[in-house]
Amino acid sequence: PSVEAAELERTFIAIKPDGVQRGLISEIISRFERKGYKLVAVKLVVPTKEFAMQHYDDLKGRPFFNGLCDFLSSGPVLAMVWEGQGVIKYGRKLIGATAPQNSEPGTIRGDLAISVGRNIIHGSDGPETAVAEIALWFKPEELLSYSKVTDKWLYE
Ligand code: RTP
Repeated sequence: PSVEAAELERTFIAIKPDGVQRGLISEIISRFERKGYKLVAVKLVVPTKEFAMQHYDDLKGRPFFNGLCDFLSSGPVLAMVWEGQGVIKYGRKLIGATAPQNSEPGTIRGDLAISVGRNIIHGSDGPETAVAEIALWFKPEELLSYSKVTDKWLYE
């Protein structure tokens, strides 16, 4: 795809309160940035419990839902939108399996986390989820479109 087409794909990535408290913001941003993805929106927010419940709406009814929403709303979360060719699927690969015990070394969770309830990062699991989560967390005017000189070195 052209650089323009590649730029169309966006995903929602959030560093959860454990990742922020453990000082992993720069480490995690660095992995997405060095891969070649482009940061198009970012903010540090403390979500309300109601907001967390909206974010994890598809998990309501699961035994861990309440604790998960309490946790997500317990402190600052770094909400981000990353852009680039294949970023939704490959972003999940960079993140690693949900349970860090199953995440491969080299992935964010594999390298930096131990337990499923404290797995430091969230990433949209597909194109529809990405659109919905970006719309939930960001206003349209908070999303930037810009070119970088490196774009032409990242895509054919
Ligand atoms: P995420 O949405 O955060 O990227 O995680 P995911 O798709 O890999 O996993 P999902 O099944 O959507 O679960 C969302 C988050 O819930 C927590 N969880 N806890 N205690 C448990 O058994 C359990 N299972 C899931 C995890 O923090 C997971 O990321």
